[in-house]
Amino acid sequence: MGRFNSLQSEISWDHAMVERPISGEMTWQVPSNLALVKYWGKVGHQLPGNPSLSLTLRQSVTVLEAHFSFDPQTHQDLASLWTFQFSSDENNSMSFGGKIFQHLEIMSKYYSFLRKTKLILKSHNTFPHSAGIASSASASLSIALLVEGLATLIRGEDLNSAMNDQMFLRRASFLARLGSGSASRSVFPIGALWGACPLSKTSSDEWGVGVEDELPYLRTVEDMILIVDQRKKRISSREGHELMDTHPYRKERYARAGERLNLLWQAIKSGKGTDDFHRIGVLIEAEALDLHSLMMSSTPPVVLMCPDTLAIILALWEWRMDSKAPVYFTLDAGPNIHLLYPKSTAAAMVEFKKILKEKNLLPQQIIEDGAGQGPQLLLFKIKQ
Ligand code: 2P0
Repeated sequence: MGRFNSLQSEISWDHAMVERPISGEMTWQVPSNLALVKYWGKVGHQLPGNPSLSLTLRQSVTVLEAHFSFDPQTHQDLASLWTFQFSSDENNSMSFGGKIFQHLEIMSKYYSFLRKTKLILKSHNTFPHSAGIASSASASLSIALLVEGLATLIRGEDLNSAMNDQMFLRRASFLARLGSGSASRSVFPIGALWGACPLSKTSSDEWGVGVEDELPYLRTVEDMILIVDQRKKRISSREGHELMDTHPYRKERYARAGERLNLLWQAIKSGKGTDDFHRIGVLIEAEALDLHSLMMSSTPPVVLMCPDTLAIILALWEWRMDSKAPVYFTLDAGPNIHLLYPKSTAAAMVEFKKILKEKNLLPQQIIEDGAGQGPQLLLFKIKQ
């Protein structure tokens, strides 16, 4: 790839599995994440065109409940082995289930025990699906954590202690990436870096790495998500990424994303007080507008904002000029707005919501989110 050497050899797939049946239940709560430097455009299979940096969210989560039964003697075909239900919703279960089964099949190349494991999966999100909050990030990672958790059990290891092991997290991030690139970043508390770059020795195009120790200032970041449009996105992320394959600014974008990552990293690293957020916020806004400009200059062009998105951005800029409040926006690949600010500025947000109300721009749904602690294993039982 020429950008920076990936450390591919540092992941190990241990295939020495216990050959006895195991069944039980596992429930994972897995957060979505918000890209501050965006991953937009791929190289090869699910490898990023540029490194990205994200904030791990606290409130926007997927909960996956799984009943599993591994039987080394089974000869059932995959269609009868795996079932998936999403939010008691038939339509979404069908379309979403297809992606989940595809992801499981890809993972079975690394863990063949999956082909002998019955899975009854139920999943729901605490936020609107397909509305530009990375729902695929939390969903894909929930499945990857389930699989890595099962591999741990089938190897005969203790799941609770394995979960704190760096190799467990790295493998989960790698497996999650195979389903959805951004999912590789949701593994870690507070924030993550995905993509090989000189900022971190363990960074790789193949898995994410946690950045909490290097960038502790991220802990203070809050994210007020304004859901201005709940409808399904106009194009899928996959199609959006594909538009970068032939984009006239592809090369320039990857170079600029790398430069911005360096600047943002330094700004966050040196951040201490509330005022430091201004230097960070300017870079984050520029990055969001780059993402949307890239979409607008694609062939065919795609506009992901809706009129209220732009009206809220303009209202924010006007208010910020007067108030000097350290509140900045970012956008994912959709119309919804993420307002980022340090915790100490929470009171100012009441004032901004009042302004939005006066301008008739207050959205129906607001999610008060912010830096979160990463995935949690909510339930784990083995049937004896
Ligand atoms: C990101 N997004 O960095 C960028 C910015 C949305 C906006 O990556 O095709 O669902 O599954 O690897 O991860 C959303 O795309 O794409 C995304 P796939 P993904 O978060």
